[in-house]
Amino acid sequence: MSAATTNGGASPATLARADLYRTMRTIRRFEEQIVILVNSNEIAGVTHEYIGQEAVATGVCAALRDDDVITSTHRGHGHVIAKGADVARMMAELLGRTTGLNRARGGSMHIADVSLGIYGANGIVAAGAPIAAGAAWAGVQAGSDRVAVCFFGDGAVNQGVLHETMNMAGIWRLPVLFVCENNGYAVSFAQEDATAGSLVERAAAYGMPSVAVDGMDVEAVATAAAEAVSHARAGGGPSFLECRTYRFVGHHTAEATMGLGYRSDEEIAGWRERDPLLVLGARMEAGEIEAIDASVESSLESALAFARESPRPEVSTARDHVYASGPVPREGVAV
Ligand SMILES: Cc1ncc(C[n+]2csc(CCOP(=O)(O)OP(=O)(O)O)c2C)c(N)n1
Ligand SMILES: [Mg+2]
Repeated sequence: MSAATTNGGASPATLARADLYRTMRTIRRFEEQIVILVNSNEIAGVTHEYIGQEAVATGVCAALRDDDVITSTHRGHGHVIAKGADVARMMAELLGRTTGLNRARGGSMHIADVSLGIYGANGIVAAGAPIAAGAAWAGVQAGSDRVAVCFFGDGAVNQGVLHETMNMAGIWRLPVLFVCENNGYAVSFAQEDATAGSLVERAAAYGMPSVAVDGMDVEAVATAAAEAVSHARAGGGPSFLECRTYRFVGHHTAEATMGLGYRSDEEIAGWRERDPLLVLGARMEAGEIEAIDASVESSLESALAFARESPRPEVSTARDHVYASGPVPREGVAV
């Protein structure tokens, strides 16, 4: 079973805390497992973990239907899980197996599942914005009331493409929800040293409803997202949501070896007291939490076993599944 909390557009009041907790716990434990697998070289390269920010993806995706679209970032595993992707096939993708969501061609930063409206993680900061606007426009053209959500970090807010997209979405009243995950840093660059003025006021200048919310409280995020999604579905156009959050871990798995030292232990400990799992857990029964934790552990164990048992692609197939209709040879260039 997937960990999806997409709920067909149910109001936050009807959302079960157990579902929200299960999704956040799945993301947390998935990411903790990925760190181990990267450090033991079972996963190649580095990955960017979502640990600490689980309430944002979970709360926003709880307001979405299966046919709604999301675009994600380099820190995308949490978004993909919250939108309902199969964690076993995600694990297989990261381990480079043929059973992976993208047959091992995508990996961590290009993971996608178009059938669930997951239009891809994206290694280029802010590049998901025009893709989300395009998906929203396509939905309008098709007569659908589907909505597109664009997740991006505080480091994306000074990229021109984001502003061009917000302007176009405003002019055309596109059903897009711009979700800025303000975790305080772009790699080691503090948000307040990088960005002039207020994020919420910037977005409001494009004529869209724009609010900041506690990004460590999944129910607060879900409530704000549900309002923005209904506004978009009803033809009201785009909205902007700044979720104030924090990553408990480094920018990526290799940061520990880089000695960047841009934030203090006290700062991290202070945010850990507002761990989104603890914030929601305090509103739940202990027995309920333990049962969910055990079931998440078991599904992740199965996911890892599935990935490990799956074959790696043959080198001779490296060019398969990369182009929609096979590589188009250019004159004079061997393929
Ligand atoms: C256009 C572009 N510029 C620079 C980079 C290098 N880079 C990768 S992640 C990152 C920081 C992004 O910060 P933020 O948007 O706040 O996301 P976070 O890592 O905090 O989740 C940068 C500068 C990139 N991938 N793309
Ligand atoms: Mg950031």
